[in-house]
Amino acid sequence: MSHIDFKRAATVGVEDLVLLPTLNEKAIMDNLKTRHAKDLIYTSIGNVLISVNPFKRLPIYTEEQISYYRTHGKSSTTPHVFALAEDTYRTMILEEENQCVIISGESGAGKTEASKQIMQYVAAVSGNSDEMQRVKQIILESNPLLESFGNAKTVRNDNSSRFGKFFEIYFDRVGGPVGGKMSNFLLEKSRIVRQQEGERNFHVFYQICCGAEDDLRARLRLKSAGEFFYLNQGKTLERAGVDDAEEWRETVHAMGCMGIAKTDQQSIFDVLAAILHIGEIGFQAATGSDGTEKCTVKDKNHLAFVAGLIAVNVDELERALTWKKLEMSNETIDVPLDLQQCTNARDAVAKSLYDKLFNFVVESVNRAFGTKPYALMLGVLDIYGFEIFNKNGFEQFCINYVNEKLQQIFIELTLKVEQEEYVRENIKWEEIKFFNNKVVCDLIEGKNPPGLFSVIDDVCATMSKEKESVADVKMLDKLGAAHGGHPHFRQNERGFMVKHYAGDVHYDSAGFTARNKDTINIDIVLVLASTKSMFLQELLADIIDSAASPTSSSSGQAKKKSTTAGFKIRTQAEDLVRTLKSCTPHYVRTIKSNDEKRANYIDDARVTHQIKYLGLLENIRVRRAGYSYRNYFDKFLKRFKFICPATFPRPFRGSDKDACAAILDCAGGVLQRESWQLGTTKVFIRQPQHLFALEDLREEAFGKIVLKIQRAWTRYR
Ligand code: AD9
Ligand code: MG
Repeated sequence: MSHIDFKRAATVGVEDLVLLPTLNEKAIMDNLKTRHAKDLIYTSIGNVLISVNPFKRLPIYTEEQISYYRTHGKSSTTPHVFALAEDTYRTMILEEENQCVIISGESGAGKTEASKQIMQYVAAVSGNSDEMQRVKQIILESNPLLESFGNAKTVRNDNSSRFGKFFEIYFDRVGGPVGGKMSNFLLEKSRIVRQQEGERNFHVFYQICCGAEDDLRARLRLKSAGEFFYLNQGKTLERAGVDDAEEWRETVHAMGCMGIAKTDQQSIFDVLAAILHIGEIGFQAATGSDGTEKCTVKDKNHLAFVAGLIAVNVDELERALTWKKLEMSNETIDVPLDLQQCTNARDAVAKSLYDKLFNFVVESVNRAFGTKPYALMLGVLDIYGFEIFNKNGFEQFCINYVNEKLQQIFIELTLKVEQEEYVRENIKWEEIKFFNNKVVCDLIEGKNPPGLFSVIDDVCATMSKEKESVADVKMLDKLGAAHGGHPHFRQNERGFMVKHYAGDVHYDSAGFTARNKDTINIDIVLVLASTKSMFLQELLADIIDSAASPTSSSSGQAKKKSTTAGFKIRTQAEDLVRTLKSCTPHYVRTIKSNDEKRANYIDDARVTHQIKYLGLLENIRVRRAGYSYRNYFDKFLKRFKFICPATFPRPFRGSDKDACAAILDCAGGVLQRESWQLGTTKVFIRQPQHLFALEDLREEAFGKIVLKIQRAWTRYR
C-alpha cells in the first residue's frame, strides 16, 4: 500500500483511534484487527503509536520507506515506527530538546523490534562523516552483541530481553551522532543455572557450543549444548529459524566492532566455558570418623580444568565450594556444607561470573562510544515486558515493578503534556478521570508506610544465620501483617498476589530473600579474588575490593555497601524516571496479537485484555475530551487549502494562522464555530466527525480540480 494514499488507508479502519465513531473497547479491538488483517500493524492515538505484532516479516522497513518518511512530515503519513522516529529526531533538532521514546508492552509484544527499527532509522538519516559512521556502527552492532548476552528464549518470546536497557544516542547541535551511552537494568541472573521447561539459557552459550571453531572447542573442551546441565534443563536447545553457529560469528564480529581486543575476546570465551563447566561440577557426601557429613567434588580433574580457566588454585576452589566460614562470638570456624549448599555455592560462582561478564560487555559498548561532548540526546527505553508465568519469583516481581513504573510515567506525562499543550495554546478543556496505578507503585516501593520492597529489605537485614527458607516464611508473614488489608495485595499459602495494572500475579515467596540479598559467601569471594587472570581481576574488581575490606563479614557474607537487589532496582527506576521526565516523551505501545506467535491471527480475548490494561480507552477519552485533532497551521493549510478560494489556487496573502481561519470559515456550512479553535501554533478541532466533514470537502474540491485538469488536457489534445 502506498503511504501517500490517505483515502485508501482511511478505508481500513481509522488510523487514529481518536477518530473512532463509537468509543468502546470492542470498537478499538475491531479497528486494530481490521488493520492487522491488511498488514497495517500501526495505528495511533494522537502522538502515541500502537503497534500490533504481525509475527511475520513485512516489507515496510526498507531503505525506500526510510527515504519516504524522511521527506514527509508525520501528519501527512500513515502511522509507522519510522514516522515516530522521524518526528522524534526532527523535534530534537528543531526544538533543541532531549527526546526519549518509551516502548512498553508485555513480553513478546515487539518492544525490542521497535527499538531496533528506531535505531536503524536514526542511523540512516543522521550525519555521515567517518567518525559519525563509526558511532553509527556501534549503535547498530551493539544490538546483536547485547542480545546474545542478555536475551534468551522463554515460553513467552523466543528472543526475550532478560535485562532492561536505556540506550541514549548523543548528537551535535545539527543532529550528527557523536556518541552514546547504554544503561542496563537488573539482568535475570538465575537463568544461568536454571531454566524452566521450554526455555533456554542466554543465547551466547548455544552460539559458542554450535559455532566455536575446532581449536577453540578443543581448548575449552566444549561439548554440544545438550550435554551441559546449565543448557539442557529447559529441554529446548534451538530457536526456530535461527542458526546459532551463524549468530556466533556475528557476536564475535560485534565484539570486534566494540573494540574488544582479541586477547579479551579469548578471556570472554574462557569465562563462558568456565561457567558451563562449573555447571558440571558434582559433589559427593561421606560421613567422616567424627560422624559429620562432609562433601567433596566428584571429579577432581574436571575441577582442575575449571580452576585453570578462571586461574585460581584448585584446592582453594574446592574448599570454597564445600566449606563455609562461620563467625562465632570471637573466633571463626569452618563448617562443612551439605550437598544442597555445595550446589548453591557452585551456582553462585557461575551467576556472579556471568553478571560481571555482562557488565563488561555493556561497558565495552560505552567505552567504544567514548566521552566526546554532545549537545542533544535521543534515548530509547526497551525493558523486559510485564510477565506472568506459572511460577513467578523475585525476578518477575522486579520486572513487573519496572513495568508498573513505566505505566505511571505514561499516565503522568500524557496527562501533563496534554494539559500543558492546552495551556500553551490558550485552549480550554475538561479533565478526564481514569485508573491511576500510583496506588500499586506505592504498595511496592513506598517508604512510609513501608512498601513490599522495604519489608523484604528489613527481613534481609535481620536474617543472619537462619536458613533462607525460614527467612522467606518470615518475610511472607511480615508482608501479610503490613499489607493484608491493601486492595492490591493478598497473602496466600506459598506467597502473595499483587493486583498489577496489567493483571493479577501470584508470586512464590521461596527464594525471595536470598535473591534480594544478592550476596555470595566470603569464602567464594576470597577464592575469586585470588585469580591470576588480569581480565578476571578487572571483571571482578568490585568483588575483589569487598574481599579486601569485608564490611560485614560478621554474617559470613561479602556485601557491597549492603545494597539489596530490590534497593538497586528502585534506585535505577528512580534515576530513569528522572531522566525520562526531563525529555520530550514519545510512546510506542506494543500489543501481542496472540500467544502462539502465529502470523495473521488475532486472539480477541488477549488483545482486548491488553487494550484494557494499557488504558487505551482512557487515553483516547483524554485526547477527545479536549480536541481530538490538532495540527500545525502550515500543515493544516497544506492539506485543506483546496477548499477555500482565498487559499487556492493562489496562495493566501497573510499569516498561516489567518489562512487557516479563512479555510475554517469557508467550511462554515459543515463546521460550527464552536467546533474549532486556533491556538498559538496549531489548529484544534473538537470532534472526529468535524474532521471527516473537512476531509469530504477536500475530497470534493480535489475531485473538481482533477476534473478541470482532465478537461483542459482533452481540449489541449
Ligand atoms: V520481551 O519483553 O523482551 O520478552 P519484546 O521485546 O516486546 O519482548 P520482541 O521485540 O522481541 O518482543 O518481539 C518478539 C518477536 O515478535 C520477534 O522476535 C519477532 O519475531 C516478532 N515481531 C515483533 N515485532 C515485529 C515486527 N514489527 N515485524 C515482524 C515482529 N515481527
Ligand atoms: Mg525485548
